[in-house]
Amino acid sequence: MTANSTDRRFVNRPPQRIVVLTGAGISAESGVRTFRDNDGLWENHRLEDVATPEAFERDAELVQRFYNARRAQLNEVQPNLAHIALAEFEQRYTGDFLLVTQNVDDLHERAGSQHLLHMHGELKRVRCTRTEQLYDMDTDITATTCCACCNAPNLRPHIVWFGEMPLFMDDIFHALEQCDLFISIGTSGHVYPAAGFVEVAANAGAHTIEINLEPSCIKDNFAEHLYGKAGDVLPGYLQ
Ligand code: BV8
Repeated sequence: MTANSTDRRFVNRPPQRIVVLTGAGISAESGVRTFRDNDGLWENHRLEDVATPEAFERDAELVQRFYNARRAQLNEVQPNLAHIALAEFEQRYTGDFLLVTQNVDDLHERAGSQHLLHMHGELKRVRCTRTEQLYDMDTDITATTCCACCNAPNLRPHIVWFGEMPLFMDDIFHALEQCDLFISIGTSGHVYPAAGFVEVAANAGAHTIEINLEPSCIKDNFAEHLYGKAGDVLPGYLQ
């Protein structure tokens, strides 16, 4: 089972260790808005001004409303052919496989992906700001929603905001330094450290491919490119 990469080294021996990075573009065909759609605005707020600890400090109700709306939208969307192709490939593939997503939706899980790390957190989980205890959440958080650990309104979205350290970074860098194929799908390459992953993988000797609707701002860091809608091109690439 191999990804149909053009790299010569895979002609006789398929890739043994694959790391996949996904961004908002892989969920676009499910109807989940990407960050750079609509000029990256939500209710006329720049995302970088809402998805920050400072915004939460300044106006927790606005930030909770932003995430409540996106959490509620998850009940109206389904995994698309790209999510499904990735999950089915993972199940057939006999090598090491890690899917790292920048996305906070639950579409990869719902498609069946298992070796999955949400480096920017998850919409369907919230966190106590005092104890760091995580809780599953599929409804709204309001100013009176209390955590069970303190019985107080200490809950925040379990989301990595701008200026906060992404999750699972040690595991991710270890996998990048070991992989022989790095596949980036549906990301504009604007946000770090995720946008730097391709260079870590390439420096470790991996073949790298960008699969995206259009060239990203880090396209030159990839050895191979495949452009089109993920739902159209990924099933053929991963067959
Ligand atoms: C950190 C959760 C340090 C929130 C998100 C200056 C230079 C370099 C870096 C910085 C800088 N200033 C600040 C920074 C750091 C900052 C950063 O990178 N800022 C950017 C804006 C410059 N990064 C951080 O703050 C990170 N933390 O650096 O911490 C640190 C060190 C020590 C101690 C403490 C801290 C944290 C970043 C995480 C922010 N949170 N998400 C939420 O979801 O609400 S990031 C957010 O952007 C989403 O996760 C999103 O996934 C991510 C990246 O966007 P994309 O996924 O790429 O989405 P986008 O819309 O941009 O692109 C979609 C692409 O899909 C497009 O290319 C489009 O063509 C394509 N597409 C569309 N449709 C399809 C498609 N492709 C295929 N098929 C389709 N159908």
